[in-house]
Amino acid sequence: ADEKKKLMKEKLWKLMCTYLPCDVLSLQKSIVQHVEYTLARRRYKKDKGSFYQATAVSVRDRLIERWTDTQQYLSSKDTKRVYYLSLEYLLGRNLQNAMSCLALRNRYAAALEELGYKLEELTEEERDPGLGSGGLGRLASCFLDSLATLNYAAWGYGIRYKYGMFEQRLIGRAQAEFPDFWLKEGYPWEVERPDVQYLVKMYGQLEEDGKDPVTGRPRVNWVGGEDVIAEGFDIPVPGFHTWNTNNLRLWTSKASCEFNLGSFNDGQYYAAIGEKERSEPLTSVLYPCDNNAPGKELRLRQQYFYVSATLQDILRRYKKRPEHSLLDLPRKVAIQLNETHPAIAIPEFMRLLLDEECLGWKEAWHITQNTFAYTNHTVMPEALEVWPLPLMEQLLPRHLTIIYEINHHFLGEVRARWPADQGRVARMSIIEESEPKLIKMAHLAIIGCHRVNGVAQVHTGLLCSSLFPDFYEMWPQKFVNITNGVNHRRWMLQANPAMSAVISKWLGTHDWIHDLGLLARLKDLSSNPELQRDWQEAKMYNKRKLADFIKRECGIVVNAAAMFDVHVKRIHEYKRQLMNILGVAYRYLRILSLQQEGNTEALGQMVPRVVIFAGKAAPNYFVAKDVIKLVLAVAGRVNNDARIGDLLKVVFIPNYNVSMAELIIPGTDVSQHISTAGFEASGTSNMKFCMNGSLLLGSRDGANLEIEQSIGKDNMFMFGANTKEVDQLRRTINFRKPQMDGRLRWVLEEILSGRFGATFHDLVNSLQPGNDGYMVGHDFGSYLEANEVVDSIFKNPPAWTTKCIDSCASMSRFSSDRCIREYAEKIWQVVPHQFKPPGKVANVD
Ligand code: GL4
Repeated sequence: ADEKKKLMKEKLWKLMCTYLPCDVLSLQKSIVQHVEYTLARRRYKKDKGSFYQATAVSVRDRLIERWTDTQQYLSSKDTKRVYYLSLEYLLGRNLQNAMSCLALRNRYAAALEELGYKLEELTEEERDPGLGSGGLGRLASCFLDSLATLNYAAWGYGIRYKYGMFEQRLIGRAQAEFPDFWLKEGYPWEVERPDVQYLVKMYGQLEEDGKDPVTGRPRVNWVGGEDVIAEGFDIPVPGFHTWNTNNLRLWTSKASCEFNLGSFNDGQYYAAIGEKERSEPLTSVLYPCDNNAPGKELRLRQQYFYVSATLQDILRRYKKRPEHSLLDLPRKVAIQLNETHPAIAIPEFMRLLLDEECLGWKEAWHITQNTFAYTNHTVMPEALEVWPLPLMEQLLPRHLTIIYEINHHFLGEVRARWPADQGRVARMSIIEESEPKLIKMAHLAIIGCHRVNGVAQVHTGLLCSSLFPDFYEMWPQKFVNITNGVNHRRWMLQANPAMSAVISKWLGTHDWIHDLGLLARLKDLSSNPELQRDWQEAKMYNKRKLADFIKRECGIVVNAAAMFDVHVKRIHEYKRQLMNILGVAYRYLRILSLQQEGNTEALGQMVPRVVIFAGKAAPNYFVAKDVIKLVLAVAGRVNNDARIGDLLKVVFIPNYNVSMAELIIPGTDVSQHISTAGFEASGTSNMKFCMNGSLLLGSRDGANLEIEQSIGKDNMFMFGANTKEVDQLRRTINFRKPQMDGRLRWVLEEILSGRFGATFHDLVNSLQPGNDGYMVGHDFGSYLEANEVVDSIFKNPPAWTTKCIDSCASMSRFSSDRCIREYAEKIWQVVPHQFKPPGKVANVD
């Protein structure tokens, strides 16, 4: 019997350790099998949608092999792991990325071609999972990609929202929101883990329960309340040309009635089913606010639900090894908080260590502080999360007592160091003594973490000098800067194959894909007319693609020879889309007045422009929605005015998302990053545009400043007040009422006169001296002048192209690879661990 068992085991092992074949015929078989058996489409109509799904599952099969190998290897090595906690991920489409990571893109393309499908077309079938609202979520996804590529043992944790970021449509020249049910056709990249479930408790009361016999601390029991189940869904995260494959685990909420069978026996059948109704909506919807805290109870419940499941999962994994002692946890676990959204993790981790693991306060606090780190991504006051204390007390009574205790110990330290400085104590407290009292999550995060980082130099400077100066004074070594970066493999190689081919041709190698520093060699060649011709051809190809898309999506015909001037990002007052559209209106009025004057010379000098906007406004952010209305109104007037012709076109592309960005960015000549200085923490699309050979028109804000340092002043169109000046101007806004720029006054008068349809009183009023907190009026003149410089250089294609190539060639610093290495070194203290695959892996792409 033993022999039989052994043979069975060997057989099983052999079968399980056989890797799937990757030759063209095998790929075809696997795709067709998935169409027939996974999707159950045998003998039914087979279409693009099912071939996309089947191809995705076929790729996923191959990812899963690597993923299990990697996870097993990392466990056997007992490596330190990084856990990235983010409430948002903007993954973008997976198919192309996964195929190029596996180096199987060409083979899949060939396999599909013979079956009558074009890979490019199937790619279009994939729907973006909109599990994030803007730059912060996209950054998290770039980080996951780089972590895997650089062979760091890292997992992402997040929420599997049922409805992602809303779908934006333009109805009656205004934004309308529709639910984004991204899972409608299923999501082939995920693996449900019914075996990975945790109970998460909310509400209830505290009961005193004597003293802990070991620690002597008063013991409290958290009783009653509601339980919700968190169930994990895993998405493999492949590294580029490495076997290592990491994991993104997303939680979904389920009713806990399966756990509460008792209530059925009590005749509570309907009550138990009712609980199901209550639990499931928990992870239904993503709050679509960027740089703004929704302050809703449901949001706090989502945050806690997700954090609790995540920490239970991390602890379970850590404790699986009997030799692991909790005191050593920071040597094996690093947890990064992406903004304060998951900051409730600090008291939750304390609770788990104190109440479930029975550690003493000192040990628990030491472990917590050394495990967690916090990234701040915004200085916007409305985005700094605070929770009313009564809400916290009701939802998480145990956590509130822990927060009190953290605050008590912390303020003790402050008092010891600055005796009799009551003002400082009040400023630094986690609790704001307002009515109602508020819990400041940023303070909790700073106190509970060993590192706090900003995301660009100027932003980190502001954290230390303006936002958290008391904390900086107390713990200067806690604060570090790590300037953001983006995944150049997605944003150059995948999004812009035409330009990538030119780069590889002129460098004579593809190695830049691994080491972006190699791009610098292009600088010596940037004025070479042949390289310039290749470069311009690639740009023109991308612009034509974008023009086709604009025609399809918006019904507007644009001339690909015109300058494509692009402003795409969330709509926010501080991002100043308003300044852009006012500049456009000015250009329009000026063209008409030159025509009236008969000034043909000046008209002949004008550069035809297509001004392209895209971005979503939060559904309840009415000023931002008004800005969209104004853009559409100006577009309606300009595009339908026969006198203007090709000199000016205005386009608003609806429903901006990651895959659309991949199309727009490569087709851009000049892109706008014109936030009021001091408000955009970093910006990341500025980096993507620059990597794609577009020039930046930018304000002195965020990462614009560092990009300028890297690419050189001459390659960037900078304008407007800097952070210091803005700070001064805002301080004096109520009594210093400067004269308005004449050109701005003209535009506003025309708007008020109804020239563009509606009169937009509120927007116009927001720009009057004294109201203009985002300094549109102050910067308008220098903005128009910078635009003139843009025009004058665009008229000289060799000069323009040299700048584009030089800028692109200087962007290596802005790869998320560099950024992740800095996190690894400055914060997480981790090193790469690469799994060496069995046998030789053919690099077939
Ligand atoms: C943001 C910042 O607004 C943005 O400047 C930054 O690039 C991004 C990633 O660090 O984080 N903060 C919030 S909140 N949303 C963002 O996009």
